[in-house]
Amino acid sequence: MKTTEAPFVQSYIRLTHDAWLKGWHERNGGNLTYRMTDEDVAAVQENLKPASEWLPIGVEVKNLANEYFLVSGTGRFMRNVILDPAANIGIIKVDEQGLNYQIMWGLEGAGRPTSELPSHLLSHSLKKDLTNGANRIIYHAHPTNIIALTFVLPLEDKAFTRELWEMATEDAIVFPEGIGVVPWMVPGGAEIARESARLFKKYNIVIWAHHGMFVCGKSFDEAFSNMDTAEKAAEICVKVLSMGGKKQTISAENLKQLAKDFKVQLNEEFLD
Ligand code: 2HA
Ligand code: ZN
Repeated sequence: MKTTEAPFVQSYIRLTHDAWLKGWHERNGGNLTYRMTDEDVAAVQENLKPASEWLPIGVEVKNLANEYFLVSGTGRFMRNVILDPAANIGIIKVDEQGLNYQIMWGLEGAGRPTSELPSHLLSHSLKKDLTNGANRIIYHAHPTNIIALTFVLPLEDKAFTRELWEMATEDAIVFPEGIGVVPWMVPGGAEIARESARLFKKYNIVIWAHHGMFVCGKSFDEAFSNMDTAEKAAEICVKVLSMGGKKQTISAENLKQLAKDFKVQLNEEFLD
């Protein structure tokens, strides 16, 4: 099978195109990585060949040894993935030690994986353990309204979670565990990788102040929807603040009633 025709590559392309249309990926902003299943690897095996040296990941991810990932390219534009997948995305393999990777397909034209590879692989490592292997996606984007709110709301998990839970009735059901906030940091390094992974122990959605959002998902749909739902809540919040602020809202009591009827466990820390 041609790599670009494999269902997981088609799902990857659909997410990047939808997200571009959403306005989340100006220029080379954002990155997306997918941990392939054994079936995915088998489907494209004939096209996988070492196409680079072994290169350092920058963090250690032992439990990802020998795994394959479909990743976006550094400096490449999400907008262009649909036009030329082999130039803008690629498949990498992690080595035996979980310290290095090798390009196995794509990233044509001397491409390299996303600059956020350390954050992605450290988060994949953690979420793989926490979900017994169910989590497959780590996704970073630059959604406008979430970024805008990081200039106005306190940079605290509780402030963001509570504000965004209140912006649409079903949001608390989508992210009942809440949302984490990383203070401003230099992107691309081990420090932001560790801080994001620390928050991913509790949450599936993490905000990078004045930069964007970092989410995970068991499927492309789930990862896209985590980004979409949080960003839509942020858009409502920006509109409400622009109209002079809340005159009424969904109360803590209402949120508790909602959680009871929908049988979800809301993070109690954010309910007082
Ligand atoms: O890939 O968004 O954070 C470009 C970025 C880095
Ligand atoms: Zn970014």
